[in-house]
Amino acid sequence: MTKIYFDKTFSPLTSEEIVAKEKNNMDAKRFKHCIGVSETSRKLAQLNNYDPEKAALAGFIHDYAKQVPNERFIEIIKTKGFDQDLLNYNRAIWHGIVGSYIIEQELKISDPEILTAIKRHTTADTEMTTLDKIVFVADFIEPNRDFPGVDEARKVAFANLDAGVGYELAHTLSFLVENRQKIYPKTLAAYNVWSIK
Ligand code: DGI
Ligand code: FE
Ligand code: FE
Repeated sequence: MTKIYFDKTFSPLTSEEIVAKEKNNMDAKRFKHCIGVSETSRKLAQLNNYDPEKAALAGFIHDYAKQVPNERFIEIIKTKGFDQDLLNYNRAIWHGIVGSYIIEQELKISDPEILTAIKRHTTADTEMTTLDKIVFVADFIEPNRDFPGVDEARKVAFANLDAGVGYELAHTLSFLVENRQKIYPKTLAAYNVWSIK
């Protein structure tokens, strides 16, 4: 029997079908991360008066497209009406923004709140719904995450979800600058909204 991680699928597919597709689309380590994000999303939802099962599903599928080949992302960006500036970035940015398109196609989920949370889960945005914040933060603090600052991030996020978003964006910006990585404009704009003290 397949283990079930959420009660509702927001899709004509069953939970078993979604879990099977997810498992098929990634390696075991990534799958474990997705279970962690699902469980942490459920907890954050309970703390923030949001539907826990909807959050658990969004968290579970957030990295569905993480291991999709570059060629497929590029093809979709070129042919499906995406902003062509995305081609100047890489799969770190694509797996959420283009991933939500792939999720809609393959998991048959069209709920706009879920799709938007997937789109924003890497970069965040100046405007964030409660579900956007839940998935963004859960991705950063789920139990399998281990980096300097993760305990502080957990403490901050469980006390106040908005503060959790701010903490994570400051950390991500520092990481990107430290590594001389290109900053996606939305990440920077989101930092200016959520991380300024
Ligand atoms: O998919 P995960 O690894 O679970 O987590 P994620 O979706 O938050 O992706 C994290 C990666 O995304 C990390 O390597 C940093 C990268 N990233 C986030 N914002 C930006 C970025 N990379 C670039 N180049 N520019 C950004 O603005
Ligand atoms: Fe991701
Ligand atoms: Fe993730």
